[in-house]
Amino acid sequence: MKFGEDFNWGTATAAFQIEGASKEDGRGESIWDRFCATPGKVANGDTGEVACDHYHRFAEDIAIMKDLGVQSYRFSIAWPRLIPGGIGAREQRGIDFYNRLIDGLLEAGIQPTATLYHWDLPQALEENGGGWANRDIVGQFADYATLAAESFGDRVANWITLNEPWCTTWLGNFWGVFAPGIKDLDTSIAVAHHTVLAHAEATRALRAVRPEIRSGITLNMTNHRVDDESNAELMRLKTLQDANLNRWWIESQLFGTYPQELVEYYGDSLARVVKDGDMQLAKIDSEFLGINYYNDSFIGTPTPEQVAKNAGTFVFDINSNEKAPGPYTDMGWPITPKGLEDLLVRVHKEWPQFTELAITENGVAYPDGPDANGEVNDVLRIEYLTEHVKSVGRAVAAGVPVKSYYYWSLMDNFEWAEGYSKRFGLIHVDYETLKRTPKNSAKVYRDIIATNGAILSAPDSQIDSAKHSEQGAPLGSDSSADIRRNS
Ligand code: IFM
Repeated sequence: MKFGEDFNWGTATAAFQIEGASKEDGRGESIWDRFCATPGKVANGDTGEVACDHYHRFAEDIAIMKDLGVQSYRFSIAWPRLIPGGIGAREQRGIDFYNRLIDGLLEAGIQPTATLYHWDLPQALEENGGGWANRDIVGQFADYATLAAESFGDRVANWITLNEPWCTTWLGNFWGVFAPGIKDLDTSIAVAHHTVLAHAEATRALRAVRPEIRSGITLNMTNHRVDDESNAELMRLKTLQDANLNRWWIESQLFGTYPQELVEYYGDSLARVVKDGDMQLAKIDSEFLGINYYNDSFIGTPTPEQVAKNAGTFVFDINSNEKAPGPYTDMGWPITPKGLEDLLVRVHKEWPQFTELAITENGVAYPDGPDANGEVNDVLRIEYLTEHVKSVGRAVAAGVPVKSYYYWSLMDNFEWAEGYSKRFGLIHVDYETLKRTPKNSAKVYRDIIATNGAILSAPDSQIDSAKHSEQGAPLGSDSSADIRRNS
């Protein structure tokens, strides 16, 4: 494994998932607070009120990252902490919190990477006009970006405008399984368009404050696989899925166009929201493209249940994970490390305009907790992590300009509609005591960082010894098999 000397190793989190303190220091309500308070929306009725209490324990979390040796930390800024009502009065106490966080990171030698929007829209914007479905959001988001750049741009060099706008669009506004819980195709199409414009306008706003700022968007991307490429219907669905997930936010920023297949499919619903001049506004260059990758997507013929769930519309939800080679993660997602290399190679080949790619998220949920000795022996996460980092390494070797890798997530946290039931962290969080315990995967990641990935080219025995915990308990393949059977 050869990563450049300037390769950047990091971990990632998001405000709503870790901060807690949801009613403190003037923070406004977000759409996720409201969604959590709506019965039946989030597993176990979990909320973000306490989360990992990072708002109060950020110094401890920085110290943990320093121990890990991470060079960079990707966090998100909560819009309702800076501007509680979404527009209008700013809240200095919220700004001060991020000042403390950023200063603490820099003192620890960790570069902050800030995401402006990781799904916690101020509830007031949703209520008074429809949030992302309302075109006004574009200017409102740009104003928020301006305030963020004015407040933190002197110390934060790397900015991500939007995290996974596909999720905001489709999970939040078409299936309604994420906040704000709307189920409407026309609303989703409007949201899809407004997020494109918001990314471009926020980029301009950041640059207007500080021309030296580096920014980009983070997209959840994947490879769509079909098991029978001679099946014309499956291939049609694959093309539409790819256009909807991978191409929509890329082609609009690079070329000022939307994929033709979707322009035709959405027809008048799209034409109604795209105003004259919009596609010129959408066109914007970036310093990097952020990619979140978890697994490949397997497309099968839609079942009657899927067709019904999609209200007879173009079938977006056609994943047939049972067609994927097992095993699966605790989220029920397949494990496809080679897919990360394939995706990176494809992105570089098709869109060489992105001269820098960043893996802004990659990680896995397994339920491991401390054993009798207090050790978290998360062998499957170690396997997932090492296989995916190797995949990035192969892409780098093939000439793809990947410059960063952020593991998702630094610590176990609020996994949206799944509440606290899914654990993605390198650090285990006990939600009763809020105690943080580094898992064995954290120790392996620390070794990967310390050797700039070289440890992954070592003979297996050396990698195995790196997987041993400091307490000396080796991570054996037997326990790995057990967890596989149980998951
Ligand atoms: O936890 C989320 C994160 O907020 C966005 N990307 C996917 C992660 C795992 O589901």
